[in-house]
Amino acid sequence: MSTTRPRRISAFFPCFNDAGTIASMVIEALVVLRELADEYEVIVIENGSVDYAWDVLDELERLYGPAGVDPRDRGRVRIIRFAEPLGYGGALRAGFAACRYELIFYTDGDGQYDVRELRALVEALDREEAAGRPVHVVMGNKLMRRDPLHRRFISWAYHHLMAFVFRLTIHDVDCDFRLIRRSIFEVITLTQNSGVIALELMTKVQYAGFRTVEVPVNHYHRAYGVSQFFNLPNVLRVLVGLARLWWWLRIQNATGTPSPLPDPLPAGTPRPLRQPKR
Ligand SMILES: Nc1nc2c(ncn2[C@@H]2O[C@H](COP(=O)(O)OP(=O)(O)O)[C@@H](O)[C@H]2O)c(=O)[nH]1
Ligand SMILES: [Mg+2]
Repeated sequence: MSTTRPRRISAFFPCFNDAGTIASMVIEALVVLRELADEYEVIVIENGSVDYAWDVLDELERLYGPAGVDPRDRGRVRIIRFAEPLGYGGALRAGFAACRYELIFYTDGDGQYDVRELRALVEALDREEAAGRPVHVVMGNKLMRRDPLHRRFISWAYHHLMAFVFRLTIHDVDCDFRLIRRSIFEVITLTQNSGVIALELMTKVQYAGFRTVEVPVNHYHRAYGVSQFFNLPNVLRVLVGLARLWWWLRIQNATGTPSPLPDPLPAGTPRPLRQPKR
């Protein structure tokens, strides 16, 4: 259970129209992982971007892919592209399935969190485990959400409603900045393809009895692109996803063991694909 060295970390980022931020995130991740881990990899899960993300990802592959020109990090970056739209949840599930090492770190590819704060998550893990308290998930907890006011209000209401409905004890349901032990996925199956996946993950982690710790992290305004949160199909998908999750976890299956929802993603079998429209 201990995380003493050697330590192996897989980091991944979903990338959906994140051309303006993804390259610096990958490079920052490599820099911080060189210091924190003995073995590491950085994975980008791309599907359906219509900005210039493909060009940026091609370049990252050229620098750090299997034949990369950087000798220190050659082969440490994997770009996984999917032809079909996965949704945010599908992209996270593909990321979890692709990670090879015992510790998995993920955050969003839009740069609203600072990858370098992974240091604080690893420190918390080490501190707890040195004191004999095993940890399965280290969760970020936004110090202050840097989004427009209406979004902050919705986020606040969403958190409190979900915490009540699902009896959650954590303080920030939707902080996508987390360090997770891969072993939890031997117990937990994730099924959601929308943003509901963060709630699904944290609910199942809690119900399965895994130990979590929270670490305050910064949140920043978007420097590039626009949030996908407020488009109607997305909101509808989230509402349907929430209803299904509530039904399975609270009504059918109060213990929170893997739910019988269908799992349409073949784990870890990404398909290479067509170029998106430019
Ligand atoms: N694959 C996929 N990824 C998405 C989708 N929407 C958002 N993302 C990814 O999720 C991250 C966060 O999305 P965002 O729209 O900023 O959500 P917000 O931070 O809650 O406003 C982005 O960096 C995208 O990479 C989607 O429909 N499909
Ligand atoms: Mg965002």
